[in-house]
Amino acid sequence: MATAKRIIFHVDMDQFFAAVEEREHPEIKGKSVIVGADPKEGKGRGVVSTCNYKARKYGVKSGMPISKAWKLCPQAVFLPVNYRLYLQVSARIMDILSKHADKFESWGIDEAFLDMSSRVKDYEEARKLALEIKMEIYEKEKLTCSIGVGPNKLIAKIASDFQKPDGLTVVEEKDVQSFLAPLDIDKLLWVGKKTARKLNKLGIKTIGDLAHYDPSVLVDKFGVMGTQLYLFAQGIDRSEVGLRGAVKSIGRNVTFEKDTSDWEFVFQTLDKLCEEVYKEVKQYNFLFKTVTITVRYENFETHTHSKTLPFLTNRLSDFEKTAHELMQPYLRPERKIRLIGARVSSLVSSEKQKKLV
Ligand code: TTP
Ligand code: MG
Repeated sequence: MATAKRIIFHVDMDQFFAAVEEREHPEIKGKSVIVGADPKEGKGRGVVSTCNYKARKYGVKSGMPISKAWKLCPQAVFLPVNYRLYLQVSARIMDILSKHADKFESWGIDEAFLDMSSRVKDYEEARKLALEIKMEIYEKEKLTCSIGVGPNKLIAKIASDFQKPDGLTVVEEKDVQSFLAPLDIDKLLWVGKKTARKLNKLGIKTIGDLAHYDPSVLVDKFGVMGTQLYLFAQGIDRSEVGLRGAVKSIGRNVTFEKDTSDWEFVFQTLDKLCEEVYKEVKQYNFLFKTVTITVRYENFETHTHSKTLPFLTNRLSDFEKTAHELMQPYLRPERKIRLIGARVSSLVSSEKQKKLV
């Protein structure tokens, strides 16, 4: 099977949180929309979750401090994150997508891989089916997505990002090299900023440059990852589309109004976060096994720490107790905390006993 030709789709919703908000509030259509923390007239302390394409024209981006977004685009409509709503929409979209594929893998809240090898006989059929899927999602959810089609997950994912929004990019096996070659190195999956900088220093700017580089030098500089980078630059990715469910983990972060070393307040806030996350866990009838906390200090140094319990549970007390235990070592008198987060993963549906991670 490993050598059989495959046709893989990667589907990514366009401006997902912002698009759902525009759908729910037609009166904001045509305006710049920024979803994230409260900007508090430029004094807000959280970050931008996402924004629509109109706001992106002003330089607003996911992960940017909300205060900066306010400066760049004060006329935008700023909306809080309604995570529960986006999860519901996501679950319905994943349901549509998974019905079209033999193998399906959700990848975050608004992306999925579909192995379509047994559903279409060639790329022409693949293109038709991709258009049908786009139409079905639009008809049912009034949301647009971008789809990438290729011989493996790597190419499909890069292709879905190629013509956003509402795009469809089909890259046949014979065109893989010419498709990849001119793209900037940071378009290659899993090449972060640091790796991109290191590659740039070696004179490697595009994926084509990397594909023609001496692989032994890459291994010298990057270890095993050097081989992986070299293979990816050739467009080679043999990883299978996994059989995963729609939700991998459920979590929340909160940025404090003021950096704090009031530990009682930190624990109270942690309990509130756990309760919020727990509501969702109950709503979806999940059991969980892994608890993760995040701590960001005032200097933005960020730590995450996880513990996997020896049993599956759906009890709030297990969640809170584990979260407290994980948080304890990070409470140091000399270090003020800016943000904390709590998350559960290794989810199993208690209704169907279906493993999701
Ligand atoms: P993305 O697919 O990265 O972004 P997007 O769907 O908003 O825009 P695009 O059209 O470019 O795909 O992420 C999906 C959702 O995940 C996004 O709507 C909000 C959320 N998100 C965050 O909360 N924080 C982040 O830093 C990022 C990147 C995304
Ligand atoms: Mg998206």
